[in-house]
Amino acid sequence: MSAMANASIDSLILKLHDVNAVKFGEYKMKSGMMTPIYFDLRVFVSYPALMNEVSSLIYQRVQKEGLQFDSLCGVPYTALPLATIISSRHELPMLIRRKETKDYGTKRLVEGSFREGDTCLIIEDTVTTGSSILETAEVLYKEGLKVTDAIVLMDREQGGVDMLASRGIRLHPVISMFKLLDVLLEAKRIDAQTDESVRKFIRDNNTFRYSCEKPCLEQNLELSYADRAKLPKIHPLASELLQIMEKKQSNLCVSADVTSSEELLQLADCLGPKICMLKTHVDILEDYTAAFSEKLQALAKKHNFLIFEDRKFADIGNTVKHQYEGGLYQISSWSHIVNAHAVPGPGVLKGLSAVGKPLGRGCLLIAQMSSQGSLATGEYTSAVMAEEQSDFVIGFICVSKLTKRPEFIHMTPGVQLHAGGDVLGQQYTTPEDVIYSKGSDVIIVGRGVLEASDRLTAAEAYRKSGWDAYRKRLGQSSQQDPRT
Ligand code: 5BU
Repeated sequence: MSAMANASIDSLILKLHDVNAVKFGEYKMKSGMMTPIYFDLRVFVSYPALMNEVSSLIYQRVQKEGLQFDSLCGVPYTALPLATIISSRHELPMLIRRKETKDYGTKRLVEGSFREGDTCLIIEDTVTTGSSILETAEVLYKEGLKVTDAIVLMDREQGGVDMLASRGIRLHPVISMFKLLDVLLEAKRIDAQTDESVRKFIRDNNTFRYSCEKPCLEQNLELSYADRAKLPKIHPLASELLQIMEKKQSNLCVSADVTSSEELLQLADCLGPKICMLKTHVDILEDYTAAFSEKLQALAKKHNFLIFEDRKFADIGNTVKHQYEGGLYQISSWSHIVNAHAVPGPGVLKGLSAVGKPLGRGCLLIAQMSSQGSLATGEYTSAVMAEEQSDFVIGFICVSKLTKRPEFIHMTPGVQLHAGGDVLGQQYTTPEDVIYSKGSDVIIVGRGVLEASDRLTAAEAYRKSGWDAYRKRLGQSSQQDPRT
C-alpha cells in the first residue's frame, strides 16, 4: 500500500474513534458472543464527510485490486449508503438486496436491472464471521448473479476472510483489526493493557475452523497435490514436494529415528521408493560425519525424496542462525526442510531464513504437537507468522489442517495404523483420520515402520493407507490407484 493510502487509513481510524464508531468495553455481538471491542458504523449517516471519505477508500481498494464487476451491492443496512455514494460518484450500477420481501407488487428480493451471469461486487461495513456477506451473496446467487469479491471497511480478523474464501469469495479489507489497534495505541487513544486484551480476544476467538468432516469436498474446493504444485504463489520447495508426492503416489514421511549412520542410510535406500520425505534427528546419531550427510543427499537424489531435519529451532534469530548453519552438523548444507517453534516470535524465522532462503530451503512452523498436554503456540499465531514469511515457511507441523491457503503444506506426526499412544505421551491417530478427516497432507511415521519386522512392507502399508485417504478426500476411488 502507498504511504499516502496508509496515512489516510491512519487518519480515518482516528476519526472513527472520534465519532464513537469504535468502542471499547463489554459488548454483545450479533452472534451473542461478548466482545471487548465493538464497531458501530451505523453512526456514519450523521457524518457525511466521513461517509465520503470511507467511500473513497473503498473505491480506491476496488481500483487497486483491479476488480471487474457489472454492479455493486451494499449489505443492508449500514453499507447501503456507502454503496450508494460509490455508485453515484463513479456511475456504477447498483443493486439493492431487500432484507424482507414485499407482500405486494413484484416480490423481488433484489432490486435493479441485471442479466443472468452478471458479476456483483459486495460492499460491507464490518466483518466478523463473514456470514452477512454470505447471506447477501446467496440471495444474489439465487437471482443468477455471480459474486467473486467483496470489500469491507473493517475486518475484525476473526476468520471472515477464510470463511468467505472457502465459499469462493475473496474479501478485501480496507482496515484490519490489528492495524486499527496499532494506530490507536500509537496515538495513545488506548493503553497497552486494552490493546493486549483485545488482541488476545481476537486471537482466541477465530470463528472459522477447519473442523467438519470432508469440508473441502462439500465446498468443492479440494485441489490435487499436482494442482497445488502449480499455484502461482507457491514456494518452489513446496511445489517440488507436491510434485514428488504426486509422482510417487506417496504422502508418507518416514521418521528415521535410529542411532547409527549406517542403519539410517540403509533405511533411506530401502524405503526411498515409498516415501516423499525422510525425517531425521541428526543429534541422536552416535557416529555422525560429514560423509554421512553427503551419502544421505545422494540417496535423496537417487530415490527422489526430500530430507527434513526435525531440529525444532526455538531460540532468538541470531542463535538459530548459527545452529542452522554451523556447529558439528551444518544442517542447512544438507537438509531441505527444518522446523521451528513459533514461541520466540518472528525473529526465529528471520534468523533461519537468512541462512536457508539463499539455499532454497524451507521451514515448517510447529503449530500443534502430537504429544499429550502440548503447549505449542497454536494455529493462529503460526498461521500469521507463516503468512508474514511465506518466502521461507512452506507449511506446518500440526494435528489437523489449519489454513485454507493451498500453498501451505500440513504435516502430521503421531501416526500409526491403529490409534493409541506410547508411555511417554505420544498420541497416535490413523493415516485415514489425518489425511481424510483432518485435512493434513503428509503423514509422519516413525516406530510404525521402524519397529515392524519387515520395514519395507510396513512402509508400503502406510504409503497405501495415506494415499487412499488422499484419493478419498479428492472424491476418487482407491480402485483407480494403479498400485492397488
Ligand atoms: P513415532 O515413532 O511415529 O512416534 O515418531 C514420531 C516422530 O515425529 C519423532 O521423531 C518425533 O520426534 C516427531 N514428532 C512428533 O512425534 N510429534 C510432534 O509434535 C513433532 C515431532 Br513436532
